[in-house]
Amino acid sequence: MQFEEVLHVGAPNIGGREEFHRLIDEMFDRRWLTNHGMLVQEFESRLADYLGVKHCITLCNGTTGLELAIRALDLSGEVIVPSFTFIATAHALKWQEITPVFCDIDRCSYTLDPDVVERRITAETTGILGVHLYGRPCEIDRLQSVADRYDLKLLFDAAHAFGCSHGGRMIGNFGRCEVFSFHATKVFNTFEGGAITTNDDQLAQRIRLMLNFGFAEYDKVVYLGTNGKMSEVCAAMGLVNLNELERFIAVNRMNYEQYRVGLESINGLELMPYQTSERCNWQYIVVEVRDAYSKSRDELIDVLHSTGILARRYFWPGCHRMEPYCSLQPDAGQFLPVTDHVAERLLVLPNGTATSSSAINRIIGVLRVAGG
Ligand code: T4K
Repeated sequence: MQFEEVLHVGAPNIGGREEFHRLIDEMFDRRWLTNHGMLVQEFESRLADYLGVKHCITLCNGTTGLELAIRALDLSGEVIVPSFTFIATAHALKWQEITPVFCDIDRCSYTLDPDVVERRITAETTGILGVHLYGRPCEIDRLQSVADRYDLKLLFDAAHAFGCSHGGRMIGNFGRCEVFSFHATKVFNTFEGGAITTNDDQLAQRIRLMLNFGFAEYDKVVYLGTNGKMSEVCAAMGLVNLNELERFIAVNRMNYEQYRVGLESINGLELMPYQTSERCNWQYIVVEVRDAYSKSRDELIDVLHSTGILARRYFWPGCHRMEPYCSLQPDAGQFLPVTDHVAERLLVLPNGTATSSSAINRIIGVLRVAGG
């Protein structure tokens, strides 16, 4: 079949190419390509200013960031985490022999339900890992009070939430630390990349050492470490994209509004709302396919794919239904009714600067015809 254009969820936002090339030329002249170079240092300082946070530590990707944060916080035993997230959140725990205890989510926010979190705490629990799914913050204050009451460490997977705020404060400032992803598919990308942010001086210092093999100085290693460093090329991409972040977000918001108006008249399709009183990156166009629609979510995905619209089922089927978790914890589903319900019904549509207004009209047209 011939398509006008294949439309992707996660097509990257790309900032000024000339500026990027200039930064790369200068980098070649300096002959300094990685290991906390000048561009990484400038990038970290600009990110910390933007987020209003004391420490911003850039990394090779978000998954390594989660692994480092978990290890630097000395988590062990069990950590409570949603199943309704990208598999990296659970893997980062399991990779370190920590059991992810999958906890159900709130029906509307799709983030950890603090009441259920409390019920899942055991003598083995050492932490809570919340996910600001689709950029909408967790119930941070209630999770913090559960963590305080049970003396647990709270951290956040903020992979989706760059540019978002909670109570007027930028995401990046909450819990013991927060972990961003700057993967190509995110609102703000450095090709591959990520960052850990924290206001805790000691934790920041520990993470900095750990991401560089544990080196405190030449020939002196003080921790078990890894290689989690961001390269200068990635930092250059981050710097040029940071210059255009507000434009990317404005385009996302405009696209969201076009989707909202178009979907209003289609019975059975519900667009996920954002809270307009907070800052928000508007990156995820999340649609719930309700019973009133004439097709199931999976039937609709098939139609969309057959017309070159590569909508995604993020995050079906939930981590608990993927390996190794489905073998290790075959009964996890009994604790996750809301997760199972929404995982069957949500789909994510294309957004970002690569998605034109006519593309959105085309998508809405297909959704309307498929539902009719
Ligand atoms: N926590 C959460 C909650 C996350 O969502 C993620 C990552 C992480 C942690 C881990 O962060 P990182 O370690 O990745 O920094 C993609 C991304 O690879 C992944 O970063 C992201 N979440 C996840 C939600 O999406 P896949 O397996 O769906 O990728 P893939 O290859 O199917 O690509 C997604 C779409 O993007 C496709 O439609 C094609 C399009 N695309 C992709 C790339 C790379 C482009 O158009 N251009 C591109 O350059 O995981």
